[in-house]
Amino acid sequence: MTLSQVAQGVEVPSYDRAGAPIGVVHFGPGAFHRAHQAWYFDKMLAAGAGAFAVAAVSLRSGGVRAALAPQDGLYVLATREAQPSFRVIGSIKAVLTAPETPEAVFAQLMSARLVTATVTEKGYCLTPAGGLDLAHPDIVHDLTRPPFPVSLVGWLAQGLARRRDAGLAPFLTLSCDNLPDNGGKLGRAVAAFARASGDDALADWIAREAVFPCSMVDSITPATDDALRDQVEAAVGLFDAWPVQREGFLQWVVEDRLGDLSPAFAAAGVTLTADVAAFERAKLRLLNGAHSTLAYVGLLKGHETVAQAMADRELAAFVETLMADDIAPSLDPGPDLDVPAYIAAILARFRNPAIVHRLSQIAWDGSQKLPVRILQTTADALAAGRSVARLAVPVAAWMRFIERRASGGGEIVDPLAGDLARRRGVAEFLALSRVFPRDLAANPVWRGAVEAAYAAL
Ligand code: CS2
Repeated sequence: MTLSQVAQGVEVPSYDRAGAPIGVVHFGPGAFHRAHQAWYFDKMLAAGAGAFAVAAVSLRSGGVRAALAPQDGLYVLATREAQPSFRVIGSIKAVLTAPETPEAVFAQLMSARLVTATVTEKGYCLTPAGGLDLAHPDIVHDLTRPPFPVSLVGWLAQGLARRRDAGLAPFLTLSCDNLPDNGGKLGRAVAAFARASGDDALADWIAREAVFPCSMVDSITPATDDALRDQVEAAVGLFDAWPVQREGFLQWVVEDRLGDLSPAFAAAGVTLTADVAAFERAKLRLLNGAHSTLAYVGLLKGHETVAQAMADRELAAFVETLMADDIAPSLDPGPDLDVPAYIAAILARFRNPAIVHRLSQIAWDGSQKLPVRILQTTADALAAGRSVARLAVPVAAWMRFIERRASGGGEIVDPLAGDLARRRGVAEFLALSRVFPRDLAANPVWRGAVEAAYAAL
């Protein structure tokens, strides 16, 4: 991509890209990272002092490198609002595929100030209780001390081990996935990995010295399709092999443990706070919980996109009631969050007519998403004696969705796909201990609610 050939009106990096030092290693440079954190790093670089460019590392597939390396890491971000806008993002300066050049990844980890990650819920290899799953095939593999790891946790543990052996301080690690207490979980998982590998001293050093702040990320990012490629080419005047798109809204709330990186983050509009938990919980339970509900119920009703599902008045009204009456009471928002206004803003974002956000994209990985989006809210509601009738609907709809896919021979995108495809009926699904905590699965009130919702769908 030649920046001088970009059409007028398209924003391009205004800073000295060649001179920008790489200081961030990012694992998982999918569309979400490139539409969200990479935009913030681009802003930081434009704001000046104390900012770093990114080395983006794909853990498995070479697709991102194949698309972006010939473009020198540059790509277009399309912002989807009534007035669309296009911006060339310059913050990614190196694109690596870990299995192809593992030593180059280690070299970046040796000099990194910050490591960030978007590897989705399943990329953390956690048990339903939130600890490292030592039986996970990727963790089992990485504990055999292979030449290079395959899991995020394995990469972080080996990278930190090399830093310790070289007498360096740990890098800072910032999780950017939709999990409650994402930094806490990742930090404990990496230390647990080190202990399981037999290196207690490393585990203690990580627990003592390494910092894993929590963060809440938010921006609706539909997957890239050919329509986007064509629109970008028409608007920008250049072909981009892998542009990305998102809504205009974006938010990054980070636990304020960034040390001397804080000013650059603040300058780019990141919210730094002592306690991310209230933000995380509200976003995961309200936005992502509503998203998953729209996805499973919406797909059963024949809708394809979030905006279509929101145009279904019955479904939109159901989701609104679910958010206000069933999810909101489980939040502890504090003075910084006006919950009714937050719900209204989320529903307006879902209605954005400029976005084509496929329900099938949201429906992926339900076994990983439902526990943090719906089941924890459900457990709180049961404990407080509130009704769980509506909260059972997305769970029952997920079961129906899986059954329908399995019997129609459609693909199920989920780490538990093989197992899920064989399940039929509520009882068989509820027996999935990797999804449903035992006490919840055994709760007669909730079982009854799921049975009733399943029968009604
Ligand atoms: C969505 C999220 O795909 C999904 O499961 O719920 O990606 C959602 O769009 C983002 O979390 C919004 O910040």
